[in-house]
Amino acid sequence: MVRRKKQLSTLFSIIILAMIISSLLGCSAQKKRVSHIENNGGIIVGFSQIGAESAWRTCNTRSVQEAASRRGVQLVYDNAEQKQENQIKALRSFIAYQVDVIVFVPIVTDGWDNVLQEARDAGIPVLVTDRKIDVEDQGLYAGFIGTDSPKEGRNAGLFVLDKFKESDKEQINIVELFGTEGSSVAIGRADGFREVLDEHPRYRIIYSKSGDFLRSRGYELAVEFLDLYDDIDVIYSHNDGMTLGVIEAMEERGLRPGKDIVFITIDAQQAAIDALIEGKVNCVIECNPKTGPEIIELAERLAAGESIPRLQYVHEEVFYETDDLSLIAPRGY
Ligand code: GYE
Repeated sequence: MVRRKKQLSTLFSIIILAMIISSLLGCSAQKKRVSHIENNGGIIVGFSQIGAESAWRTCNTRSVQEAASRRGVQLVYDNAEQKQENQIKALRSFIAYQVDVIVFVPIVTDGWDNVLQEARDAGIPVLVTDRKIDVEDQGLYAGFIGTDSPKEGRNAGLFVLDKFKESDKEQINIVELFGTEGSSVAIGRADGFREVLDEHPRYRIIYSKSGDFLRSRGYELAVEFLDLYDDIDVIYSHNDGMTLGVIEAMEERGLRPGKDIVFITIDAQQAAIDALIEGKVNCVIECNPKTGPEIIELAERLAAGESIPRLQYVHEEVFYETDDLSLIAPRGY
């Protein structure tokens, strides 16, 4: 009888040990994107950034981090490395740690409803920045601050119309380098551009592909379209990173960007302004990454239970080849 009891107690200990191990493994299997948060007394903001794919992005991240530091805001930063599933995991980590506010840059417009419902259930307000989201229930987030991408696209289209208004060429052939598929900014830049040009049938977009806002992909696409077409009049690039890749490929072929082919680019990082000054691009449309102070101010208002504007666009300019380019201040990125 005693032996039986000993067997049972050993079995019981093994079961308990197995349960402890499996629960520990289970925790690690659910490994959170955020390992710990030390609170320095300020509000805690969970910031989900999409990655570091461009100079614009790294400047945007730095702007938010510096603004948070100046205000004594505890910023919990996650770099999603261009993956939406990493952003969703990060948002869930922020919810688990019960941050005061969530700020996030949605890499694409769709797929956020469930995790934002979880944030609302947890009573955590959400500020969307830079790129927009499409959700069934607009109450899932408190507001948006960022760029007006359709306006950027319209400005690009208006520049093309002005540039060729004296030309008697029957058909103006346009190549478009599209940004990240499914992102609100690429969709907006494409829509705005077409809104202007669709009323003028001699302007034809003969090639449009996504370079994912990456310089390397811009180079690869340029190799492809320069081999495909020998009568390109305009290149419209959704960001400077891709533009720099195209310029490299064109110059390898002895082509003169900005002279043989009209070039329009968006962001206005220093390298693009330098290319404008050198005559390698003809129009640079600003997309302002330095939104950190406004973002942190809005986050503080949300943490204090205040309402914020639903939609807030940041100030942006357009730089033309005909401007006095010596007046352009250093861009800082
Ligand atoms: O134009 C590009 C970055 O979302 C506006 O993303 C941003 C875009 C920007 O990679 O350089």
